[in-house]
Amino acid sequence: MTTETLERETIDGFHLVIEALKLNDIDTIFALPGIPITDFLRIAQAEGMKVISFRHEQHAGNAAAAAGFLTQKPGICFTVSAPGFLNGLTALANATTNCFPMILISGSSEREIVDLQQGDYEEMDQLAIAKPLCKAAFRVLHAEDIGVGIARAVRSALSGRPGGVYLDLPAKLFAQIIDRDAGQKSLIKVVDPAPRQIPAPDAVERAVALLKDAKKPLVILGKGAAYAQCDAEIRSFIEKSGIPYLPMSMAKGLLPDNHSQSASAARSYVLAEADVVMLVGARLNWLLSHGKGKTWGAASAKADGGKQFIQVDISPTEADSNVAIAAPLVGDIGSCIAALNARLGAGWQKPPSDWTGAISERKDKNLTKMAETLAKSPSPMNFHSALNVIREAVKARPDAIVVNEGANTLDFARSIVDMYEPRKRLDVGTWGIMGIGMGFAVAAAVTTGKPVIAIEGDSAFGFSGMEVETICRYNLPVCVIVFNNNGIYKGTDVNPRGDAMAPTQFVKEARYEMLMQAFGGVGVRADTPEQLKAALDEAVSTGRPTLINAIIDETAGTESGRITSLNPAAAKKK
Ligand code: ADP
Ligand code: TZD
Ligand code: MG
Repeated sequence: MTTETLERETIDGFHLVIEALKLNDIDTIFALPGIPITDFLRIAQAEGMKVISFRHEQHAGNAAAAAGFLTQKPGICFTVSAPGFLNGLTALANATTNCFPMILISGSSEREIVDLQQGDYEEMDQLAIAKPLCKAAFRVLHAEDIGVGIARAVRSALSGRPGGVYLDLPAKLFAQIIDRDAGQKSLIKVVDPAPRQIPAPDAVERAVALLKDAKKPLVILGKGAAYAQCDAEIRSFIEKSGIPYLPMSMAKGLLPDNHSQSASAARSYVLAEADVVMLVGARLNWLLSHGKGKTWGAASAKADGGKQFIQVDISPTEADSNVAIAAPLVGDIGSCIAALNARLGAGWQKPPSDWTGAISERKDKNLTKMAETLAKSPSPMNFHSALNVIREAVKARPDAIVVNEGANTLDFARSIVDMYEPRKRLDVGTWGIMGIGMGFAVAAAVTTGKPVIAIEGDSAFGFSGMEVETICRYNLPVCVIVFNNNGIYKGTDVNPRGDAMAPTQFVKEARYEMLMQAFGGVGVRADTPEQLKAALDEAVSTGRPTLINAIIDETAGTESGRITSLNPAAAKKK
């Protein structure tokens, strides 16, 4: 047999993996090359896939996770073995925690050597380590099984509650050669990877009955509702029912934040006062004070607030995780909300006007107060005056995607920067994790082509800052705004011994803008709102990679932003 016929009649593991991914409509890979995946990435690119190469695997992994959230297709991250795999693992675990679909595919060393612990190059039992940190984990040993392996990974990532999947591909697999016909026949196109799950009619009735009797109903929309991409159905439910709603941070924009039924500006009032609360793709975890305590109108920190909850979620085990759920509505959000909409006939009574009126009153008061604060222009800038500029920029470009991390920089941006369209806000998510910034920004730019505005605390930015080179290399329309307050929370901490900087302090007068300039991007220092506005407008209109070093009053922040009370030391001081 000549080499040519051999090539025509056979196929190797590299090509089978690529074909299996393509067959499942996956066109982008976020990666960091090295043994044994370098050639894989070259071939994938030659075969027409978009390969985005990063400087650290955690950011490639975060990019895959964000792409999964934005597109409802599993984001794919490729890494090398042991250390590369471990670097990607944080992103995989975070994706799973956030219910984002992604697949981390890592090359691994020889099974025989790993299993006998004989010390191979980058030896590690990656499958065993990944298992407890993700939704599912698989290994493929034979080229014939690549199709099944990719299919299982895709289906596991997308079906039910979405999450992270690990796929272990030993180096030897890539080079295996099998008959081309048999290989192609072994590939699987996953049919209906996220099947609709229709809620049971009696569960729908139970929920409707509660809503009907409610005097002070409230809907809370979470990032599951944003992920579900049933925006029109959700908007119609909110508007037809007339129920006030609160968006969790990544559900902002599902309905525009200036919607008359948004209760965001009266958040503490509605949480304490509501009688029936319907959760849509939002868990009652720490972000919602576990559904009890003073936030929910209870007399003490751990007491039950006496609310009746309806929970719309695809996971049948989510209900009762923190407090009793009176009406669990298990199914996909699109189907559940459609079922509810079908029950809101012409006779539907909107919530009592003393409830909606009381909310409006508080909203108006708080919004007026906020407008007064935003109108001030102190020198140096504070979080408010800088964020006011971004607030206006996003209003003018509602299609732009906002990425946001930090402590004060996160908390203030979340409440000040209104969002107008669904899935335009990506942030630290369920864990409140730092380091998602540049990975999420790259994914947002690559998957949507829209301008990206990354609002970053100076500490938060440091976790992924080297990826500005990636942003420049691919010439992505990303504008990074570093809120430079010389440190974590503040720049004013004092080391009582005076022999070194305090643990939360950074180098003062740091020139973050030069990092972007180093790779050919635009770097600007902004000391005033006018300078910030000029640089941001320019970045958004040109689409050039830009970093704005926004100088923020180093005394303006508070310890841990809004979650000071979670610090054990702070609790002791009281
Ligand atoms: P947030 O942090 O915004 O409150 P969470 O991450 O806590 O949101 O909750 C998201 C919830 O959405 C999870 O419980 C998940 O099971 C659920 N979910 C995700 N996708 C869907 C879907 N398509 N249909 C129904 N529920 C979903
Ligand atoms: N490490 C990781 C991976 N995630 C974290 N959340 C933290 C550490 C702890 N942490 C926070 O929760 S916020 C934060 C850290 C280090 C940085 C806050 O500083 P910043 O923001 O400069 O980003 P502000 O505006 O100065 O508050
Ligand atoms: Mg800071």
